Amino acid sequence: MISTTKSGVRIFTEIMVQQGVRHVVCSPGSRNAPLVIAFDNHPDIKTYVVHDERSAAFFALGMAQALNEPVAVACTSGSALANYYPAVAEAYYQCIPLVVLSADRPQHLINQGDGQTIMQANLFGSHVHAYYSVDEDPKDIDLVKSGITAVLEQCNGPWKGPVHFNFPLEEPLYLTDEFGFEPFSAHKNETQKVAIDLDEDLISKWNDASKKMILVGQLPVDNRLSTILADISADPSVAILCETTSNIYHQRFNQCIDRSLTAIQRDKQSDFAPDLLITIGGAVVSKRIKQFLRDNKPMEYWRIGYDFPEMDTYFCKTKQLGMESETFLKMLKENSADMPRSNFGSRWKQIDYTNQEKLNTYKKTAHFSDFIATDIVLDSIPDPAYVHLANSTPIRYAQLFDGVKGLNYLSNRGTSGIDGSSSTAVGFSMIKKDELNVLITGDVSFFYDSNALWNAYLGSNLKIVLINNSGGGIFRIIDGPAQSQQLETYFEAFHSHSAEYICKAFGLNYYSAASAEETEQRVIELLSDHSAPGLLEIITPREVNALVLNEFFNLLKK
Ligand SMILES: Cc1ncc(C[n+]2csc(CCOP(=O)(O)OP(=O)(O)O)c2C)c(N)n1
Repeated sequence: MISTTKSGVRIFTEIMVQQGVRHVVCSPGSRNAPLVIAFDNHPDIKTYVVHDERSAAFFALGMAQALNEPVAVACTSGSALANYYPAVAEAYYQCIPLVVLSADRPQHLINQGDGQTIMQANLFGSHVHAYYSVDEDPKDIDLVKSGITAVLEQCNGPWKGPVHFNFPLEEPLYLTDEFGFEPFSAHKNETQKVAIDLDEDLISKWNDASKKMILVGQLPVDNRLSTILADISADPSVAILCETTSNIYHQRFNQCIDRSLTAIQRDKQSDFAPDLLITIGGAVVSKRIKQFLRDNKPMEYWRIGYDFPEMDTYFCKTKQLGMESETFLKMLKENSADMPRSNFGSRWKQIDYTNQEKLNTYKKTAHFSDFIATDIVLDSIPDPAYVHLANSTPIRYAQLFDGVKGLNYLSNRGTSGIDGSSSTAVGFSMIKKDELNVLITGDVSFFYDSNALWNAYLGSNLKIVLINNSGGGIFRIIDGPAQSQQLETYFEAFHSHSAEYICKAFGLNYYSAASAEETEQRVIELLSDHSAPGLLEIITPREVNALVLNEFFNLLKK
């Protein structure tokens, strides 16, 4: 096989393949030529080319989500690597296995006036699970092999996340030769997951608690988990609270936390406060539930999972159980007593039913706005499909409407940045190329990450719904900026740009709408257009949006 003459790069490539990394997103440069040459020639590696490193890293993150396996990104030296930072942070907090590969100048050329040179060693600090510098021609090959293997295992272990390999490389960079690869000795370690039994103390606490709450954060679709939770929720003393991005469904689950919490009067809060709280899954979108549980701390709070063992979101954790959610919930179910202790779960569900009715009534009269546009769009997406919710109001509005089984909702809630939602959706949709992928985004997020469209991987299965409210509409909703003199200039940052010519530049079919009727019609046209990727720009009245939302919240409070 032809490959680079840099033996360190060749050894790395083989171990990477052995460890199950088969996809590498490369960004053009010269210093990373040995990496690109090794990957391009390797029969088990598929490479992709994305110029903008910030976009490339989010693109790879979306691919890793879709493939449910680690994906690598490889860039040249200097600021190229710094552009990976937002996606690395997102991967860290969302527990996504991203393998960052950077070419570097050799040590003696760092800080000596050479171009494209910054201090790359350990650039991502504690936002990566491990850092390793790979020698271009290592002397102690066994040591290097085990070092690389150990780092890759950290990327894809029980607690997944990004890792960084830096490659200081001397010129010449483009030399190749024919190499016969020896059968490789390092073997892929299967993840060691320790099955722990629930001790008697936990079981009796569970069975004795009369107000039990299971709060489910962000999860990929997992029907088995959904079924176990449904079984557990047959006990009326258990409330299961989840969000759109939890991707679990049952009529007994309370899916719209913010909607429910808005309807709970202050003096009734204690009726809805759990005495035992269990959390599973990743990030929780609702700020209200965080406040509610911090104000009404349960006696017991068990956090399930391997990730972030120090995390105590509700400031009352009594137990961290390092195990799979499914294993834990199964044991809980098997050990649950038959006698229901209260109707706590039904009480939560009752508010949900009442609110659903209020929502249906309100929708008929509400002014056209972000609220109505989001509802129409979400309602029009046929299942199955992947729905990518950009940060800011798209992810928040989506929490107010009941999710649809068959749709898989995703969002970059690791850091909640507005800088990579589109690139993530594009990377994801390239892998899931036979399925519909709909990105719902605000205008600021869209223009910010418009380089997401600057690559050769946009498919006709990618549909973007851009809700253009001429700026950061969220700042008209949240207390603080909404009342500030600086709102329009500094927070909302009003603008009047349109995406039409961006679509022309990158080959997307463009649609626009500015009323409920137009939105209903155009969204169908967008979703049924199989000829090319497409974008629907919905223009909403920026000064009305917040009023419509507040009116809805006021109705819930009545
Ligand atoms: C990288 C990054 N920069 C800044 C922010 C702060 N921020 C949060 S929402 C927002 C405005 C987003 O506007 P848009 O995408 O149009 O959505 P809308 O609020 O209108 O729904 C900003 C600037 C952020 N979350 N991430």
